[in-house]
Amino acid sequence: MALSFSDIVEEARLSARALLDYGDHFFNPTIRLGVTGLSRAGKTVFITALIHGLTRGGRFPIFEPFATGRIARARLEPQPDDAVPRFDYENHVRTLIEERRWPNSTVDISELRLVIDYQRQNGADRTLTLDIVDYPGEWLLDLPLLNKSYEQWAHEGLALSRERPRARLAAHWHEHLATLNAESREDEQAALAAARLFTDYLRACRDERFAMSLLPPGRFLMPGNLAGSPALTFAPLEVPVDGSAPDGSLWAMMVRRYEAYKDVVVRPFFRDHFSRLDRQIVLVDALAAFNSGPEALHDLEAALAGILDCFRIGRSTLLSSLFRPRIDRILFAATKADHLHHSSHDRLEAVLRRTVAKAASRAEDTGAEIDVVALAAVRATREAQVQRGRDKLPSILGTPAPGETANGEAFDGKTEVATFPGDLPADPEELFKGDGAFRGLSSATTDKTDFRFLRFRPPQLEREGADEPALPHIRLDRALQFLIGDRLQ
Ligand SMILES: Nc1nc2c(ncn2[C@@H]2O[C@H](COP(=O)(O)OP(=O)(O)OP(=O)(O)O)[C@@H](O)[C@H]2O)c(=O)[nH]1
Ligand SMILES: [Mg+2]
Repeated sequence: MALSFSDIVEEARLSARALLDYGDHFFNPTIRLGVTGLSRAGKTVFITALIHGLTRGGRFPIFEPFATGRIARARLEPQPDDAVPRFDYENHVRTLIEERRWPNSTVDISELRLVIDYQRQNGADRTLTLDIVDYPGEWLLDLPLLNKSYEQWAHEGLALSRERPRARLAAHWHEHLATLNAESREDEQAALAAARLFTDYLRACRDERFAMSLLPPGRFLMPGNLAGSPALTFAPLEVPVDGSAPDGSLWAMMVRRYEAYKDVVVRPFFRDHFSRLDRQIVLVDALAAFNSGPEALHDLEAALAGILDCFRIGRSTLLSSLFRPRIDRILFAATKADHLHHSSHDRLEAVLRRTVAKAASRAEDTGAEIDVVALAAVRATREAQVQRGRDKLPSILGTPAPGETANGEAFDGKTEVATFPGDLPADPEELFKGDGAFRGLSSATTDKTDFRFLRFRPPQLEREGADEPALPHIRLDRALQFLIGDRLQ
C-alpha cells in the first residue's frame, strides 16, 4: 500500500505515542482493556460489575489470582487521559444496587483506572494497572473506512441497501438518489437532503430490533458535537468504483466530506484509543438476535466478521511492523445469559463459537488469541422448578421492570414472575437454518410466549453486616481469567 504524506505524519504520531506508552508500561505494568459492543449490548453493566467485584470482594472461583487470595486489594485511581470522560462508576453502582435500575445508556467513550496489588506465584509483591476503556462498537465498525475510497464505500453501501429486508427501509432515500446526477455541479442542498435521508435509513435499520447491525459511518447516528458539520453531510452516490470525480461536481464534494469524516472521526479514534489497546472484549446481545430469527443471526455473523476485520485492519493499516497494534487477546461474550436456564449456557457459547469461527475463517489472521463466553455481568434471575400440569419445568424467576408488558399484562416492578426460557438447540446449525428453533422466554404457568424481550430488574441483594454484598453473576470470572489472569501470574 502506498503511503500518502498524511499517512506518514500519522504513523510518526502513532510511533511517538507507542514509545511513550512503552516506557510507561516498562516501569508500571499496565493493561488497557477495551470494552465494546453495539448499543445496549451491556458494556456499562459489565464494567460496573467487574469493578464492583474486584474492589468489593465478588465471588470469582474461576478467576485464579482472586480465588487463591493472591489479590491483596484493588482500588480506583485517577485515569491517565485527561481528555477522556471518566466512567461514572459510583453512579452506576448506586443505580444498580440501591435503586435496582439499570444504568442509563451512554453514548461516548469513557475510561477508568483500577490498580491491583497482588502477590506473584513466586511470592513477590507486584502491582498491575488496569485501564478500562468503554467505547461504542459503532466507532469500531468505522475502521474499515480507512482502507476504502469513497467510491468503494458508496458502491458497497448501495448494494447492501438494495437487499432484502433493507430495501424497504431505503425506499425514500433511493427515490431521492435517483434524482441526483453525480457529475453535476456541487450543491449543498442536494448533499443535505441526501445525508438526511441516508441517516433516516441507517436509523430505521438500527431500530428494527437487532437486525442489521453493520452500519458505518457510526457517527451518523451518534453525531455529538459534529452534528450538522460537513464531515457528517455526505451519502453514497451512484458512481463507478474505479471512477474519479470531476472538479467542482457533487461527487467531488461527497469525496471531500467522506475524507474529512475519516480525518476528524476515524483516524483520531484509531490513534488515540484503538491502537493503544492490549486486550479487547466484544459484548454481543446474541439472545436478541436469536429472538429476531435467522436473518438477524446472519446479520450478527456479518457484524462479527466486520469486527474481526477491524482487528486485522488495525494490524495492517499505516503501521510498520514495529508499532503494530498490540491487541493479543479478544474475547467475544454473549451477554444477558441469565435469560436462559443454566443447562443452556454451554449451548449459547457453542452458537457464539460457531458464529465467530465462521467469521474468523473469512477475516484473515488477527494475530490475537480469540475465545468466547456466555455471561451475565449481573444476574437478575434465579432458577426454580415450576409445576405445569403434571410436569415440573426448569424455570427462571425474575422481577420484570416497571412498565414492562407481556401478553397484555403490565408489570409494576414489584412482582416476581416465573418464565420458561426456551431451549437452545444442541446443534447451533439449527438456529442459522430454521425458524422456530428458539422461542425465548414464555410464561411458565401458561403456554403464552410473548415474554421474549422481557427486561428484569437488577436483583435484590441481601446485606450481610456492614459489607456491601456481592453482585451475583454468571461466568464473569471466566471472562476475567481470560482477559487478565495471565498477567497476574
Ligand atoms: N438480565 C440482564 N440484563 C442486562 C445485563 N447487562 C445488561 N442488561 C440489560 O441490557 C441493557 C443495556 O445494558 P448497558 O450495560 O447499559 O449496555 P451498553 O452497551 O452500555 O449500552 P449503551 O450505553 O446504550 O451503548 C440494560 O439496561 C439491561 O436491561 C445482565 O447481565 N443481565
Ligand atoms: Mg453504556
